[in-house]
Amino acid sequence: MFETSKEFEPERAILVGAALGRISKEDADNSLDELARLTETANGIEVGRFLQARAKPDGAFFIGKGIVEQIEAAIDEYEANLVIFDQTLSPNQMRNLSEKLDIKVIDRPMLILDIFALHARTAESRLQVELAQMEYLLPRLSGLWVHFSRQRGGIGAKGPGETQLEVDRRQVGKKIAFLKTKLKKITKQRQTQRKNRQKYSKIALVGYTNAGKSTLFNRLAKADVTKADQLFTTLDSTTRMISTDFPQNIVVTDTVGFIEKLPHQLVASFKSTLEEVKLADLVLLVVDCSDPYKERKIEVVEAVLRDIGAASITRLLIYNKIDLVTGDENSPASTDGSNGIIQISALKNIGMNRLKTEIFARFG
Ligand SMILES: Nc1nc2c(ncn2[C@@H]2O[C@H](COP(=O)(O)OP(=O)(O)OP(=O)(O)O)[C@@H](O)[C@H]2O)c(=O)[nH]1
Ligand SMILES: [Mg+2]
Repeated sequence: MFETSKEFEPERAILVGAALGRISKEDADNSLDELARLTETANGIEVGRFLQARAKPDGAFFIGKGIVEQIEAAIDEYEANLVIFDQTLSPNQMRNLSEKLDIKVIDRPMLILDIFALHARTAESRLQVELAQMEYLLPRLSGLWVHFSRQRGGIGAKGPGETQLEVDRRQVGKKIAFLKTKLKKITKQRQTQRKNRQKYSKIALVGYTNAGKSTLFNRLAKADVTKADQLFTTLDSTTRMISTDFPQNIVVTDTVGFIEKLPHQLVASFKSTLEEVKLADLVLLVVDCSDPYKERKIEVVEAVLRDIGAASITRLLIYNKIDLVTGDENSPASTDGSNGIIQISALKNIGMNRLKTEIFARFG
């Protein structure tokens, strides 16, 4: 049902960002770096980038006419086949832009949805992604499926096939209802599994995408879930018993990562997956401490936790990838967790005993 991007040559993308309101140019540029990583994960490459200093979020094109014209010229110059906006575009803006530029135009939420479609492995995550895509597309149907003379398919067009998306709103509406029913069934099964786990204490790993959650999960549970240096490797939650010298009643759950501007349709349809987090007794908030923007990313994770109703759960802040941080912080003395932060390297197996002791103390 889902195409894999690997069958395509990497698509050539022009990235467009905007420094809106109080967002500095530097922050907007950093956000574009992340958009470039997302683009790579979706099997595309950045061939050019534009940053608008003051955009009009409610304007016809979101960005100024002058920049639109520059992009138009750049499309030919860089042989681009799509334009990706870092901000969420309104259905009208998306239509105006694709008509004016005569090329596929997508935005960050759509790109994220695409990556999710690419990485969805189980029936549940496929349904969840498809539902989110349908709900995202519903108000945009009229503009999205204009036929470009330049190119079709690829990034932004995975999941439900193009022809399927040309059907009218009513059919999409029906499909949404159908997907919801199917998901409900799976959610029921999940609830049964959860009931069986009631006697266990539960830990959930949460964090920004690529923070190292799955690597830590594998260490804690002696498991072997996929980990990779790309975004959104994990979409399904996996639960395992914590290994070794722990009392045998603690289970740990690895789950989907968070990101800035996570499409709310995704959060909504991944509710049952994220429910695992809500039901946890302890949340391990995993942070890539080598990331210069870690503070901002922690805020994003906190916001999603609030969003899913998990803000009140006891939390341990874990600074992972300490092996990448040079200087004093890397010395064993600073892994004593006195500042409330536990520093570890899941990859290099540093600080794991300390972490386990801290976990144990919470359940002892
Ligand atoms: N240097 C270093 N790399 C690490 C460490 N922990 C994880 N990584 C690397 O970081 C990348 C992401 O790790 P994952 O465990 O897949 O991260 P994740 O948080 O599960 O990511 P998603 O599931 O994609 O959201 C991989 O390339 C890991 O090898 C660490 O302690 N040190
Ligand atoms: Mg993972």
